[in-house]
Amino acid sequence: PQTERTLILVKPDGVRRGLAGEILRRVEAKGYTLVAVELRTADDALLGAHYAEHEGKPFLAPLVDFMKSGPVLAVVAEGQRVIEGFRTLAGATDPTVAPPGTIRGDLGRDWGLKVIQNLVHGSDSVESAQREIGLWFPSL
Ligand code: DAT
Ligand code: MG
Repeated sequence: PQTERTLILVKPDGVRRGLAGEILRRVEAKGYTLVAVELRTADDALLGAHYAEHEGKPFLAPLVDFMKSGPVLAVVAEGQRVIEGFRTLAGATDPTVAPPGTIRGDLGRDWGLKVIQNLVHGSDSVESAQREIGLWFPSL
């Protein structure tokens, strides 16, 4: 299979809790290669584009507010089937029920916003990965 790239974000809750290193450690330990890593605070334009698929959903505004609440660690990782592989590492969207062994299952919980604070984002398809990498790392 072709080598793939995916966009990973350690969300503001993960950075604030000091879990960025632990999350990157898991990505590296799984065997994926880090291509780019950058700490930055996203604005409305970037987040609106990033979450375009969720336009019209009731959780979009609180999600964007949360994503702007502090720096995120944006990461591009590479490897065969890394898109599927990172989503497996991340676990289910809801950290309360994500299985132990996963990033969200081991390190996440409900802090009062249901599933919004779930530590990480990972692209869900080759097309979204290309689109999202273009948004966060236009030089790649
Ligand atoms: P994922 O991040 O697992 O790909 P998603 O793309 O469906 O999940 O949603 C993007 C983010 O939006 C998700 O990480 C957390 C938040 N979210 C999703 N569904 C939600 C809901 N029903 N209520 C509140 N936040 C939600
Ligand atoms: Mg998604």
